Amino acid sequence: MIETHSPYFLIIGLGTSGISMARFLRSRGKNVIATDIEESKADIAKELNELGIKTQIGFHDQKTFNQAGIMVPSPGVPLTNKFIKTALNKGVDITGELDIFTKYNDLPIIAITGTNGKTSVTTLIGDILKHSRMNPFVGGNIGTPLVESLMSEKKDEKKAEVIVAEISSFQLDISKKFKPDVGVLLNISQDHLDRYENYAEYTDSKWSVFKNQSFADKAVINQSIHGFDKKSQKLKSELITFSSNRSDFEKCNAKIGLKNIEIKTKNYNQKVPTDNLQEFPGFHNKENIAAAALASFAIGADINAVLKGIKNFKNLPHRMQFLKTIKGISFYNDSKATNTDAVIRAVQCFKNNIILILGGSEKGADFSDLINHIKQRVKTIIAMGETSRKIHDAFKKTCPVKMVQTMKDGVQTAFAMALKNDIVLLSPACASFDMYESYVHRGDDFINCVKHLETNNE
Ligand code: UMA
Repeated sequence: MIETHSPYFLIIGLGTSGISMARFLRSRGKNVIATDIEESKADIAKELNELGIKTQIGFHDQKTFNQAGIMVPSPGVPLTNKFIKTALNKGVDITGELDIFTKYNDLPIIAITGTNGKTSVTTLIGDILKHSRMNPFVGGNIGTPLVESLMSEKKDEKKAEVIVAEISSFQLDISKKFKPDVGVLLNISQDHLDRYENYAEYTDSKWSVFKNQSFADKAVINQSIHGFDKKSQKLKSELITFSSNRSDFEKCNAKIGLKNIEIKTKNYNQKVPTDNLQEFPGFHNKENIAAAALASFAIGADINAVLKGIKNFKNLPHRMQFLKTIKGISFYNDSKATNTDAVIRAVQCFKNNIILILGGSEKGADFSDLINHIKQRVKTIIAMGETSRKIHDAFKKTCPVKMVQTMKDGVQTAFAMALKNDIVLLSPACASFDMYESYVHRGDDFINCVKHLETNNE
């Protein structure tokens, strides 16, 4: 137990989020203790100690939790954690990064949530706002914690004028006060079912991005989300909708067609062309463009900036990233596809010539959602990781399934089976933590295995 007499913030988890939060609170003169279960955080703990932050590393101490003024768990730490639960039962308060950020932030916020596409849309909105000469801070779940925007600016840096924040359900779950000026809900499909009681609870978490909005705020929503009518009726904010579903076209603000998006809002009547955009494969990317355009208009961007942002957009690594073609076989890295809906979006980009690498850590996914799509487009599945047996059993009647131990085996097996013009697609439908530190680490391994294959086939 750390001896301290004044109330303290207890930061739980020293990953990206916890480190920034500890530094931020300390910079505002707060008494801060930080704890992480992993021994490997000893080095960062030393740096924090020098700032006057006390640390407990390699273990959690219940007394430190029970005596905290307020707990601040990192997004990845579930609220069912036994130390947190016991402290909550003893009356200790809890908050998260969104509410702490909300307390100190005075800039307008665009908050983007949804199951898939958040990072691309967040990045695209950031790009569009730069073309509009607004200076955005782009952060949140995308990787740079929001409180970083509140810490000392570099001398020559222009002050940010607007916050573009990717927001996860984990961040929303613990938030009571977060209130974006423009909230964006892209889509909802099954994910993180290891953390939620059921799908309805996950859905509620996503919709809660709008819960503190007032009449002056805007809610940009995909009208084809299941349950849209009922949920949207409860919102106070101005509703701005998009859809690629013809049956919604009469009512929605952005109709997504084959070649362009027709936008009609209170203030805008524009057509945004979407054909020949190589960086945006698949219909789901047209939805992403529509959402980004509507949110950017809502915060004051003009059509030229929207068009420039879309035209110059570069797809992010690990999201349907084309790698190379070796002997007529093309390799795509979609390591970020950590749920079944993302895989459906990926396979829809091709015809019927895919060898699909699936599998990773278990988070309660139901793979049966994929069966019809796999039947139409996938020749063979390569299954790896903790879920490989479950994948084998789920698809053995749909197409051949080969189980492999490593990414190298997976890539070599796929290449050996592939014919000219086939696609080898890593789109795992699972998180990566069984074998890797992150989806980036997994994607990098795939890229290296493909490079290796190329060297051996020159
Ligand atoms: N830890 C403990 N005790 C526990 C459990 C964990 O001390 O009981 C420690 C771990 O040892 C580790 C730290 O907590 O050191 C990890 O915390 P974290 O999982 O919250 O990871 P961060 O590095 O802080 O990253 C978080 C987000 N992670 C999650 O939501 C799981 C990052 O989103 C986000 O970019 C970052 O904050 C900055 O805001 C990643 C993510 O996977 C990309 N998000 C999910 C998704 O997109 O699907 C929601």
